[in-house]
Amino acid sequence: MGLRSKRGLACSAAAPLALLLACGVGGPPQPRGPALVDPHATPETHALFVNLRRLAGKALLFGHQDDLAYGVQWFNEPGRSDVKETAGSYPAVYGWDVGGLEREGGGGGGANLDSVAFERQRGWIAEGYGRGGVITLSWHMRNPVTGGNAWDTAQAVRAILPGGAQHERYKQWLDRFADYVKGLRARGRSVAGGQVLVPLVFRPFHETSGGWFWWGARHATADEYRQLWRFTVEYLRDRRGVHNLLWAYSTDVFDTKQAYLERYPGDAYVDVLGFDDYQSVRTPATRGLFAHRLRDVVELAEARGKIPALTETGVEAIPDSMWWTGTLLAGIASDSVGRRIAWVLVWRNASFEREHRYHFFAPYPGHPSAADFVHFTEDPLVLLENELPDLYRLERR
Ligand code: BMA
Repeated sequence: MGLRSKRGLACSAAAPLALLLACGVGGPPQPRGPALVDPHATPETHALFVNLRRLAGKALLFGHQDDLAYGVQWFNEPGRSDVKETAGSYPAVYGWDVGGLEREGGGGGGANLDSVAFERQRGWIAEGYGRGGVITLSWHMRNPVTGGNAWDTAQAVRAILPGGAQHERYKQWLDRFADYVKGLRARGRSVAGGQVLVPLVFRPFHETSGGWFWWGARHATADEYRQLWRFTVEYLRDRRGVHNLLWAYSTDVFDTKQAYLERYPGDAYVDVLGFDDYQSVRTPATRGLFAHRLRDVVELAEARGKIPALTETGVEAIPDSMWWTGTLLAGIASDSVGRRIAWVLVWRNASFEREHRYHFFAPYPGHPSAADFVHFTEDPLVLLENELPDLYRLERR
């Protein structure tokens, strides 16, 4: 799958990826080690940060939400993956959501908002990490004031900040999250024998420029949002000793760098700069806008020594059979700066069979876009899991 085309001379842009991690050629100037949000991050978490920065521009990792848990017309069948069954490999990035973990007992016998049992999710996270994949977590957190879901936009951010009426409840939710992520362990890839904490790209309070979540633009001021973000980092890192997180900030679509940064919590609190785009990525007609957004995020991230990513995207049911190469890849590759995003993740493949409704963003065997998806994954820039270098070990440079 494109491997041959990726082979080449040492330290040329065509060098094998493992070598490129050591060479630092072919991409933007690599800023010298800006610190992670967490100076005590585990060695694997630190390695993931450095390696994703080095790879950006040389490789684009492909990701899929809930890939191992279910797909179109199947649910909870070990080993299955619509991406693998279509293109021959599991995705390079696995997205999972912890919405529901905040409920009492959520992390125990409970399931997330999309019926993924946390006990199973824990196993799938270990499995994906064990094969070398990248794990990212979002959190469709319930409204802590009303108890409604994430889309219940009753004002809540101020209430959970220190001094707010629901602050203790919020800390309890963070405690549940801390217990869960500190329990995500797997056999180390580089360390013989022992178990290590699985590094996680944590992307809370996402699409903050939009108005549909209670933490979104119209429901909390930029300052409240930043305070919430910083409190969350400091509580988990400094008080709960969680050291396996990279912190990902993400907006929805945006038009200017200034708009992107409006709610940005600050360089000391963010490792990954991302955005979710379900709009300008839909058709080639808006390619210029899509490429411009990618370029802005890459420039903002590179200037800060951070990782740029397209943290969510896709077109439901993929009605255009050439969308993968004709729109998504063409848009990414059209700009020499924008193409330096580290990964792209498409949303989940759900089936609501009773309603005869399918809500999917990756293809499955037999889907009209399957052949084009295979072409997309064969592009020298695009990596699935079977082509990943070891992201959890630092190459000496
Ligand atoms: C949305 C939809 C919902 C889902 C939510 C959280 O985009 O996919 O069905 O519950 O994400 O995963």
